[in-house]
Amino acid sequence: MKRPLIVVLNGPNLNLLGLRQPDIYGHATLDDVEQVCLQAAERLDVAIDFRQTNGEGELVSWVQECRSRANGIVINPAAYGHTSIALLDALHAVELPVIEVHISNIHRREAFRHHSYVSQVARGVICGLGVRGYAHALQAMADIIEDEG
Ligand code: CA2
Repeated sequence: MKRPLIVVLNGPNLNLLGLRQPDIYGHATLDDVEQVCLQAAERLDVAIDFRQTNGEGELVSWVQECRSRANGIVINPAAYGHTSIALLDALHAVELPVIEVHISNIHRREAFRHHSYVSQVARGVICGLGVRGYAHALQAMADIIEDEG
């Protein structure tokens, strides 16, 4: 039987992970995050499509494309979570389960990071658990897909 597809989307500047600000984001690179996700996917028997973009429009287009091909979306919207109504609208329109991930605990940081538009559409939010948060999100999404067919 075909494995469910979970699309893992990453927003702006996450390509810099591991290269700067390790005090906030740790030492793992985006390639390491992809490996964490691939290992979790193998264990959970799901397929993943792991992507990163710095462009808001590209992120919106990728969300729209998920409608015809994916069973769920795990997204670290990065700063667009705090700013983008376009991303919120796309996530609403796609009508798929969404789980939001942040590597850092956004509630322990500057006030402008405390609000996320994406949280309004997310089934759940994982923040502050480092890159392991992605594996937890994939576990939760696999459970949702299994429970809801
Ligand atoms: O904690 C997270 O995962 C964030 O989504 C990361 C975003 C930030 O804007 C959010 O508030 C929380 C930043 C993406 C990574 O930015 C870097 C900048 C310099 C060096 C390394 C990463």
